[in-house]
Amino acid sequence: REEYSFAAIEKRWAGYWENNKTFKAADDDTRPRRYVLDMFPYPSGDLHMGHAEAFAMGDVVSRYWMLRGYDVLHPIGWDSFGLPAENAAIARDAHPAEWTYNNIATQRSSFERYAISVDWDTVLHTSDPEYYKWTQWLFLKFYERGLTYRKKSQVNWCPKDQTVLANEQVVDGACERCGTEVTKKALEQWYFKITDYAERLLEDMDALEGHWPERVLNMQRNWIGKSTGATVTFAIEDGPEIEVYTTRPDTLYGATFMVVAADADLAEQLVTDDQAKDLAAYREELKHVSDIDRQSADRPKTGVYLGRYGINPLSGERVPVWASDYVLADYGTGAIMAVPAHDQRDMDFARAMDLPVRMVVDTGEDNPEDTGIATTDPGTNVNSGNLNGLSGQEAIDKAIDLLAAKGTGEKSVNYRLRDWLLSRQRFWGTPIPIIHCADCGLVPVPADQLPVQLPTDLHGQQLAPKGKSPLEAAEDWVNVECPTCGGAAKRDTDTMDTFVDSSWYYMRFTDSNNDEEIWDRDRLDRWAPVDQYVGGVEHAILHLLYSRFFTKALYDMGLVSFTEPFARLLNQGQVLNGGKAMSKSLGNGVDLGVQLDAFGVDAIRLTMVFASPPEDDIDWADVAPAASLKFLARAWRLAQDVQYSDSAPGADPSTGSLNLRQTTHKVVHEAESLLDDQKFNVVIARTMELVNATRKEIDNGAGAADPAVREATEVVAQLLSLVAPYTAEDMWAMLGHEPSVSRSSWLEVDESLLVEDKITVIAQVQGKLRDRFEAPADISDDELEALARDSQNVQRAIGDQQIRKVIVVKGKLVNFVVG
Ligand code: ANZ
Ligand code: ZN
Repeated sequence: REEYSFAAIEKRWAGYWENNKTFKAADDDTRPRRYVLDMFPYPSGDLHMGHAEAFAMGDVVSRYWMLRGYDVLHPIGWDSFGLPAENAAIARDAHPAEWTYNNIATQRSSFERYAISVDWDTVLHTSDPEYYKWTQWLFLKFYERGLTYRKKSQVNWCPKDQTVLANEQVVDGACERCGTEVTKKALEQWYFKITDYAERLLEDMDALEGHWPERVLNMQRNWIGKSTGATVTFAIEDGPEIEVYTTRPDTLYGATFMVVAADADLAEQLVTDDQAKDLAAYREELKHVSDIDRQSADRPKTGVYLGRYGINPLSGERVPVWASDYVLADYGTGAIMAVPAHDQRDMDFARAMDLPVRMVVDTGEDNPEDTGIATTDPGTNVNSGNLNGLSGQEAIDKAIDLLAAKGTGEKSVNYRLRDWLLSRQRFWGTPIPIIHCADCGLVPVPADQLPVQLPTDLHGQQLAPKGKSPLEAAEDWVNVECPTCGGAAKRDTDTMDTFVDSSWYYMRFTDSNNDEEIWDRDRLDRWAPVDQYVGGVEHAILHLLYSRFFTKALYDMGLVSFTEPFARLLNQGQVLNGGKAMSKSLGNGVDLGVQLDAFGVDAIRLTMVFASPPEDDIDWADVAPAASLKFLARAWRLAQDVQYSDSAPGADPSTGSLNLRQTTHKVVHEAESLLDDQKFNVVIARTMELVNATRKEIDNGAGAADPAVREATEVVAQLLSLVAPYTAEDMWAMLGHEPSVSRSSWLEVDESLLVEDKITVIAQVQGKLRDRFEAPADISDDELEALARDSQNVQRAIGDQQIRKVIVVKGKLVNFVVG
């Protein structure tokens, strides 16, 4: 007999699934459909442990649904534009495409070995002109609708990568990619108007509740950052009036000064000649202060007086106007009424500048005028004219009413969400399909001239960051005829943020090879939206918010029929080593290839899935792939024993061991709900129990030829196919079946075999045994008491006496005290 050898088994099945297109979506309308998607990889090198985990989890879902008879779409592709390719090209004096497509080839063969159940006919790369043609087409659709526009503003600038960054790409004030501190630069850039969708992005999250991780929903809610309050207009003596945004109009009588953002134009408009020099000096100073510091609560407050007074619209009080960096230019109106008694930032500023503090809401806490600690809880209004005596929402509503009556304020809503800055001064991305003509202005590239392809002759140092787009150097490419007037014109030389590419790839996957249109609408509607999306929590706000925005915008354009891209989301945990994320600097990296060579694909995949619930982190220092390998061999030997017995496929299992059949059907029954609940690790534990029970039956019971042993072993092969495809396929063949196990039919659970665990319970009256009955083992105390009350014997014993007390001993006894 052959020994279990993962190497031999892998060799036996290598290439089988690709060659036979086992996982090709049928699109045949006879079966219900499911769409499973793993966030597509960036081709940064070979696959790593993180990919291995994420794809192992997605594969459990995909393979399970296939076994349950669904027509499954499980596509794969690469997010292949981006900076690392460009940096590699500069370092090697090559074209970024070279590095990119080499890495894709490496990753592809690793995916094949890793036996992910994907439909290889769906492959797409966002850097292929066949793909980015449609990214450009979509950009122009957004442009037509006014959802793409140009604006000059202070943008986040990474001095190392020499490119603009979206707000979402600035993490703690540093470039998300390289960690360099981000600075500001005034540039005219392209934006997507995602803010038009803020409210819908927020509202529609209610329907995702329970289907997306709560933490992701909360991160998106915070990012959108809806707040409600009022805009209030303050007249300025001898100057332009100022609107402020406040969430606390109830504190208006406590506004003892005003502050405008020092870097906003408003500050310059307001400042008096006397103060202008101070403001200019202050602004100069700010250029050297990072955004992190500006917003840090610990940093001492700084600012300059602008020489102006504003008039409080309710009290008529004159209040000085200041400029400071703690007020942000691009939030609300870029100006605030400062209420130091009830806002700590204002309090700190008031103390630093020696400005007055006035308590207007009595919260019962110590007076902030004395303590320097702002009180923010609700309380009762004092020192507040007509608002006195009111509290909380009542006071807010009344303040808004008073303002509205005077025409100096109204209710308003603000979002922290900013428009999505999509221009990048980099080469390896989708060119922006716009032509700049001196006479006609911005001219969209006509659809029949798409794609605007990247020049192929730029490479190496020509791509090095110079603070402007490298595409400017490709003069032949840049200089074109204006499509409208035929005059000399220039192409836009920026490329798109790669998050544009990934915002719509899930739609294209339903029709990857369509070269006539972006997708066949019917085909898209048959598959999309994605039923199960799998990927890391690091995409909680960027990619996932952008995809949601794209979907809604395309819905409004009539291009798709759904408004949310991903019905269900699973964030798999990270693979750590020694409790820490793997990193070069810690030297705790684990090489996937080395692991696969040592233990085989199946044992590594099994280890990943068995280690913990899919959303939890896995510490590779705590797992035992050798034990997984041992278990796989043990399972595989069951099939071998059946193969060498007289058992034949199709034998009637009902003639076999009842005991084992009960275990088998119970395991399948449980696996169904466990898989629906994504408790994949528990499914493995149940599979292990089934393997043990089957082994016992072979060695000490009915023997390997028993039809119940065959049934159990077939179920083991099916359950294992979710995580250990090579071993499972081999078992399936040993059991005398045609491949593939993934195309076999799921065992239909025989309900009569699902014996519940029962307990015997005693019913007493006055401590005397009156009845005995069976109940489910997990019965609650209340249900138990109800069953005891129903007993005729108990009722007879109680007669017309009063029940004084009922004592329930969990799972054991009920005693009625009467009299
Ligand atoms: C007066 C006030 C009194 C405020 C009070 C708060 C407490 P959220 O909830 O985040 O929307 N604010 C408004 N615009 C600002 C800007 N551009 N930069 C910095 N701060 C700004 O915060 C809204 C509150 O933040 C506003 O309400 C305003 O201060 C401040 F007891 O107005 B409040
Ligand atoms: Zn023109």
